[in-house]
Amino acid sequence: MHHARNLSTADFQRLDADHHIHPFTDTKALNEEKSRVMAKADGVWLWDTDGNRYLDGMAGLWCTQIGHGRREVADAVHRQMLELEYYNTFFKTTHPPAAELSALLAELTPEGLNHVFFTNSGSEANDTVFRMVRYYWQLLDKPSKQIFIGRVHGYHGSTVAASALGGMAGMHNQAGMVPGVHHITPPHWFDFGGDMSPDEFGVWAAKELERTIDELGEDNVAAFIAEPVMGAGGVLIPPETYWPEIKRICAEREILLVADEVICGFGRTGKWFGSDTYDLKPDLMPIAKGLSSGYLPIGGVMVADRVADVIIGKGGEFYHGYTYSGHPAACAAALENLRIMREEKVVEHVADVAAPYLQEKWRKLGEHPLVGEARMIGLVGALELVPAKPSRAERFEPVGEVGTIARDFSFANGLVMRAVRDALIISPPLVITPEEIDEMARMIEKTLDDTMAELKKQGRMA
Ligand code: PXG
Repeated sequence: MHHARNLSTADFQRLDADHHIHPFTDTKALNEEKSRVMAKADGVWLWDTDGNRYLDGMAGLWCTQIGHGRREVADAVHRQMLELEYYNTFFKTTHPPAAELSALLAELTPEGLNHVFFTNSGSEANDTVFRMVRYYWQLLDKPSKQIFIGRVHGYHGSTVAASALGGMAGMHNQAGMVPGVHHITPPHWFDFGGDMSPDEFGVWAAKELERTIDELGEDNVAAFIAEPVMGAGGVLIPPETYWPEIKRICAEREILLVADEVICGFGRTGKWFGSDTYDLKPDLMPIAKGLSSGYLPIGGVMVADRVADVIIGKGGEFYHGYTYSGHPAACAAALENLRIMREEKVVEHVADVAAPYLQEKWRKLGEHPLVGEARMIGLVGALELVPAKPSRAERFEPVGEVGTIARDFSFANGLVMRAVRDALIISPPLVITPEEIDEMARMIEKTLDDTMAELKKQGRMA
């Protein structure tokens, strides 16, 4: 393994423990355990500094659609850096990669979305949503429309506004809550469905939006923000009845629909966008992650014509933007990533090959005694771990501990999975092959067996 200063794994761990505060991490606990030092990646595979190999079942962090290590992207970025490494897009200026990427995004995203505002991340995209939605209603002389409705377990990022839009109580408690955001029940039948059938529950959960708008007053509600399929909240896939009912409510009420496509976008659900999968016609559509497959940071907000007509049509300056909005090198990475996705038919590969193949494996894994529900759409799925299936009511206590045990076994078995509460999550690179899926499924089965053996040893399972 090549390193500039020829340091050992232990050296990196020491430097890191002494100086690095990690995101979403108990750094004290981590420093007692030591960091894994990831050093190299290719395709769906990762290697740490000790040479251990892992299958990247999370595509980095839900983002590496085309897989790791594609030289074409590195070359495109290199070329752009030599040509124009940086210039801004403020003050009546653009540059070739920003202009080209804007037009390409208008082409690839669902009909009616023809403008983009560039950001560097999904969090910034959702902060942009926050600003743009309120500005839009001001332009329409309806400044009282300020309230956002999001969902419990929703995740929209970690900046102040984005964390408020999301429904993670732990984040709200630490940050303090931004006023003007409400959260409704997520369409997660397994935990919230009670005695209803999934389809009944889907309608009930959607109707909570209607009830909440009416309670708060339509004149005060600005927008509903939702991920087509909820990712970080645990891969919560809505019942079939959910989105049609939400669409009806949004059509009958004067509020904007924001589809957060940061995870679903760029092929994850088997079509280019989650909004294609569920036939949503969002007014605003935040994107990031898969836009560049994570090769460089870039995000954005796609803006529907009816919103753009107001914001652009009325004139006046929108006081918002980032130094690196439309960064040339990041745009070049995105352009090359999207070229690869189109030319190599990556989304078709998901829909026709990889997703059906993995879904068959998922159905089998769902028969494991530890798995209460195996859900999946496209190439994103979850295995809900329970002590006594088929009961949905009985869960492990305290929530999250068993998920972490299983996640650690998964790493030990050579597979990166993520645990959300007591669900194991998978979201592999979209280019994963059937052979790699076979290997992944074997590692998951072993992880479930190891976890169950450990739980029996601990007396937490009969
Ligand atoms: N929206 C959605 C739907 C996301 O999943 C963001 C916005 C924010 O994007 P940035 O680029 O600012 O991180 C995300 C990010 C996890 C995890 O643990 C998930 C995300 C980020 C970090 C961790 O699952 N999603």
